[in-house]
Amino acid sequence: MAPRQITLSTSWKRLLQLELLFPAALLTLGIYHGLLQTLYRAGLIRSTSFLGLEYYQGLTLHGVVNAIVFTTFFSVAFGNVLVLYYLERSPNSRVAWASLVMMLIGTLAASWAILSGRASVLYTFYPPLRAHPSFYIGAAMIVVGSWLSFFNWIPCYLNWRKANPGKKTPMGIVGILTAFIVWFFATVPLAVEVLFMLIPWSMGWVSGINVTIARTLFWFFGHPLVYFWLIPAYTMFYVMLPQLSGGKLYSDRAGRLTFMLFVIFSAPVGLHHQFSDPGIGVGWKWLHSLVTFGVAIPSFLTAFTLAASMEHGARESGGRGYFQWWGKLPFFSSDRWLFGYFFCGLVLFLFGGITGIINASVNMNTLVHNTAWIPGHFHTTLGGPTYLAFIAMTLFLVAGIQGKTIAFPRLNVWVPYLWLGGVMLFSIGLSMGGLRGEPRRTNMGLSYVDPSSPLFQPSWKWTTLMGAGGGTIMFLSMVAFFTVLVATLLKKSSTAPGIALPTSESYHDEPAGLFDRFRPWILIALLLLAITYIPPFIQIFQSTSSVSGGFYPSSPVVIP
Ligand code: HAS
Repeated sequence: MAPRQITLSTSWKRLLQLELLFPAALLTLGIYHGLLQTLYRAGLIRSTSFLGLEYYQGLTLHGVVNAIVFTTFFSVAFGNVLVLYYLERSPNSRVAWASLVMMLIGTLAASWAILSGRASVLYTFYPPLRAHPSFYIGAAMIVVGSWLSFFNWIPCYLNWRKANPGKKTPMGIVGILTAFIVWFFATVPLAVEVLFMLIPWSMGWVSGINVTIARTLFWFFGHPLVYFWLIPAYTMFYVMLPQLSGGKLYSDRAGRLTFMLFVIFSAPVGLHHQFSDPGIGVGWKWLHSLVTFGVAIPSFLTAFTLAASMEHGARESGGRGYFQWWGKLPFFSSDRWLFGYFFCGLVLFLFGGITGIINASVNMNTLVHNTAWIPGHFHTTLGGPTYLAFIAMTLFLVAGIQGKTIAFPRLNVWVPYLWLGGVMLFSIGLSMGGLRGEPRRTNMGLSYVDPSSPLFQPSWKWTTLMGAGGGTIMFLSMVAFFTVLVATLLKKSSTAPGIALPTSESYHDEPAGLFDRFRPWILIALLLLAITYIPPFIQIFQSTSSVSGGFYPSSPVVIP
């Protein structure tokens, strides 16, 4: 049965297409610099950018565009779509436009700082690397802009609840509100760091900055950030994947429990990025490691629920046997092409999850921290379910809004599989290199992989070449994707414009009860945050007082 279709006002059509296509256009720059990083690190090219950017500028552009700008714009757009579609209510469009304008201005401010060489601080931008004030102000505007959209949805949600007493909140709404509750938990400490530390420091109003406090505030933000990236993808997987598989969501309650567990476990884990930081007691690091294993639980739950849902769909389509049912899934269906993107993202996340568990183990983390292993991890997590789901939904929504069918449908179904192959090769290469001590984020260039260099590390030669090979395949996959996207945009409209989201029913449609109310879970989250963060912050204030001036990894150095 074809999913229900909604039509949009002209204003919403314009807004959503800007929210989806502006970051997608920026993505081409971010992806290009990703390719160049891998070729440069393997010593295959000498320059790192046709824009004349040097290594750290290109790496900052790659991380900021791909990890922060694209994901935040997309999630705001996706949230607007879900509220319009499932709550059948329109958020205030003036607030929505104000949110977009603020995020656009913020992005342009940060981009100017990066492209002019005044913000080569990488996407994690923590000190003692220092940027021009415009970079931090830009980041703050992107965050505040996203808050505006989140707050804009809440009246629609409350109004819907009031009008539908006793009805379960649609899963898509539970998912996106979870994502933005986690985002709000994450961005409050970031706002404290940016507004009260980084901006005064970069303006020269204060001579130095306490690096440990700033880094701890950043990672208080930095790990829930990854669930802000993951949860919109999980929302698509719970709402759409079972229906695309030809079946039903195995358990409605498992989905709601997953989202509520993310509310409580996403944020109190940030010290797992700081296991080797001074000034923080090992007991608090161990506690954050423990809670990190807690945040893996909703993903284990998801792995089971989605595999069971796919099996149900395959058997509904005639699948039999212990394993033969896999053959009944729509891997290469050009009608249900979202399935391929979602499935490949999940396969990548199998590896991303395993490496994440290794990262979270304090002793194993000492082996992999700040090595190439870490980008190996996050290209199978951020570059896995998140990236594939977000680009697929961008194409799906823009085509629907414009009333167009997908161009080159046969090419489109191969995009995720090409990406899957490229990321696996890239990730295995970098992970193996990391285990051999290959560093991340260093301007390796020709030094480590060139036999004539005194720094030559023969064991990194083939691991960086694997990274370059995988990066090249990833790049080709994106050339194919953008070919499909642009060709689709250039096509004539041939269907009724609007949005029709594939929506799954539930096989076990259990009563939602506690799993349909955010308040108790938010209270537990706040309690957990107090326990896991107040004592370490007191410890840091007591044990670290030195401040640092600014450092600039770029050459030539452009003093902000
Ligand atoms: Fe992570 C560092 C631990 C998840 C992204 N992570 C990073 C960084 C990024 C990142 C960007 O504990 C680098 C930050 C920087 O620049 O320094 N991560 C974890 C853990 C999880 C995890 C425990 N990470 C993510 C997600 C990300 C992401 C999600 C982005 C979207 N990560 C760490 C740690 C560090 C770290 C430390 C710091 C390392 C250091 O020292 O710097 C967990 O959430 C993972 C749980 C996931 C699973 C997998 C479940 C599997 C599923 C798929 C099933 C497949 C199916 C279909 C059903 C347990 C759901 C196919 C089925 C078949 C059978 C074929």
